[in-house]
Amino acid sequence: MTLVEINFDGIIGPSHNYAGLSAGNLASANNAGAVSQPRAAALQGIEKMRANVRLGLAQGFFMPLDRPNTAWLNGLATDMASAEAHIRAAAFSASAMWAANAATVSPAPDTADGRCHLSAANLLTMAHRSHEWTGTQAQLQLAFADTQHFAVHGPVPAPYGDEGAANFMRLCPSHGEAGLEIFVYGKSGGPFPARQHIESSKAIARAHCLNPDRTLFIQQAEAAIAAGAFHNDVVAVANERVLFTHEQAFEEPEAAYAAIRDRMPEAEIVIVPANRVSLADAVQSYLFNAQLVTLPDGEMALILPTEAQANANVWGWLQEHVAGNGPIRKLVPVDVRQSMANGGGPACLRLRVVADPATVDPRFMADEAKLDRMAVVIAEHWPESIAPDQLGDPALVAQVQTARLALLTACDLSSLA
Ligand code: SUG
Repeated sequence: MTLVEINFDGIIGPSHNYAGLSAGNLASANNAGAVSQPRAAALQGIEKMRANVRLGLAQGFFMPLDRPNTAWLNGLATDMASAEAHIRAAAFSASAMWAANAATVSPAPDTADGRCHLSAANLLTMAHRSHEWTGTQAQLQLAFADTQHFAVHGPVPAPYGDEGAANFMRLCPSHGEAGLEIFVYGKSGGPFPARQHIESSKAIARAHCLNPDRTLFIQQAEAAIAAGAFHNDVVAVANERVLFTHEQAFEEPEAAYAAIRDRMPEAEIVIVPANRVSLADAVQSYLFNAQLVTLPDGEMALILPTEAQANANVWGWLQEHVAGNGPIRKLVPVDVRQSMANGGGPACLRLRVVADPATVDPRFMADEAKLDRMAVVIAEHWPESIAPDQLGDPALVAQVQTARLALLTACDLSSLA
């Protein structure tokens, strides 16, 4: 069995809009009230997947969830017509696109029972994200239904917040070998919420039957959260033996690096100093919200947002790194600006699962022909734009629902309807 890293991207849903729902996410707050372009957004996402397929990477996807979430509105004893504006926006959000928040994933080599474990994230800190897990779990159960190879868990119970793989990193000699699983949690008390609670991280480590000697819990820097790094993946990313991190990502960085090196001496920690790239630059450019991937030729590439290329401090540092002897050998800018305007970069849009692709339901796996078919459905059905005052419009609601059903049908996934 060949274990490879598969990136599952969340397809950007037809209700994508800018409602400013995420306190502590500066892009979401700054773009509140702007007119969104769901069709262009989803096509940007498709092109990102296509580029990764062309790089020779294994690519999967998840479907948009049913929005507005009428079951959630029913639970609040309301509906789209009469709900208050903030509830209506929360029910309508396309936030499930950020698949890094769908689940935490422990690949088979790390777990005591030799299966790949996935825990759906409860996302309970943000109202609009707190009702994603039902739809997400249904997809995980379908995509990873092979119980010989996968175990899908439900979310950690309230009140402990869990944001999935966005606050999780894995270091390993190669994807198919046992690794060091690193859970990064926040402590509340700052100006913005700390979304990942240590209680959730520990619960997931137990549920996934991880080896305590190869599991670490590291505190996210309070300064990073205050600067707008609402998830750790805004300031750090790992791939195989490389940790690529901002100097101010962790509350006690030296202790964190020492603990990592103690458990994994071959780890290579690439630290971007604050005097070259400030936390503000990191948050504005999403330098670290990149896909750090191993290409088929063995070299590492950083698939990063075009915003990183546009930031002189960031791009200058990266050019020096690539010209020197650093582990990142190639920079691949991608345009995901519609998602970026809500605080979601290339890494937010994907969930990494190390598995044998043959054990995944093939309906969730992408190739160029399938991406072409999805692009046709998106071009035909996704709204061109959504203005904030349109969210309650019954015609828009109907269009969004029809659009999703068309994509489910095209991908033979109507059972998710
Ligand atoms: O949870 N934005 C998302 C962005 C998630 C990014 N994911 C990772 N870093 N892995 C969030 O804050 C904005 C929605 C709005 O404002 O309408 C939003 O939910």
